[in-house]
Amino acid sequence: MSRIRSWTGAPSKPRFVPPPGAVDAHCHVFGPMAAFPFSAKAKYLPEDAGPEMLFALRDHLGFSRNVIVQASCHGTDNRATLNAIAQSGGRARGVAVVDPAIADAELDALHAGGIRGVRFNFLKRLVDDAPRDRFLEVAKRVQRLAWHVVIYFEAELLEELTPFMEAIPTIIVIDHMGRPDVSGGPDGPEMRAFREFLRAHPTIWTKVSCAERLSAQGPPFDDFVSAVAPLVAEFPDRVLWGTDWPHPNMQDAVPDDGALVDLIPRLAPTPALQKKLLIDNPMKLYWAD
Ligand code: 0GY
Repeated sequence: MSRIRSWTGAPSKPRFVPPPGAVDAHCHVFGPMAAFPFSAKAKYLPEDAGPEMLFALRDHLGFSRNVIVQASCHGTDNRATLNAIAQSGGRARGVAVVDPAIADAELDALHAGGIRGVRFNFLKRLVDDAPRDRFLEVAKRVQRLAWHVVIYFEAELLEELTPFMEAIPTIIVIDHMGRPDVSGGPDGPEMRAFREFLRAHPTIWTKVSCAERLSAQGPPFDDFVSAVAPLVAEFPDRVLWGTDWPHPNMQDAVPDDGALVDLIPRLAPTPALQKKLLIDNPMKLYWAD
């Protein structure tokens, strides 16, 4: 497998200036591989994208903090994520991926290292298996740490996964809205189903992110904005936003992170909505202490 570079080295400076304290609530680090090798089960092999690069991007885009989500290429070895958090001077926290057999003491160590959630990934192109029963046990076990669960799945699984999600006792954050088809606007069937799902499940939150993968039109992502802005308006207290840098495994049309940031005022048009999306909501989940 050859190593993939999935990000642009020269993102534009966004016109939108995030409010002081803004959190990029979905991003990753890759390696560096010499210190933190990738998983033998990784489905893609990225070039190194370590903490210095992430924090330089954070500053360039005008953010204050990062939530670093363990990427599938590192499997259940969270050391690269923990290393980045440790280097952040308190400005990053994280979401881990764990082996369901993990000991309580190891969960405690992850918590001490800045982890505040655990991620369950259902994308077959990224992971070999997703054992629901065992994930449920993990969700119950992380309750004592006041963690939440992050779930990544594609829209076709929404209905099937609903009973599983209803059994999870913690807050759930769904990555990228469960990857709906945004081409039909806010009332396309998958966007409508997802909004109805959020209406029925008040402890489920979502990330209104990933325009670069979900948009059929590409920049300036009008289809994404038109489909997603009503969701931010309806659930302003349950939405997060993130760059998704370094855009795992994207090879065609690597996005300009500055242009992604410029989507924020189109998704959340008022300063009050921007404050919830970028500060209040992520701070509740990641910096409650
Ligand atoms: C994302 C999206 C993807 C990958 C991962 O852990 C990962 O490898 O999350 C994807 O390929 O859609 O959120 O970064």
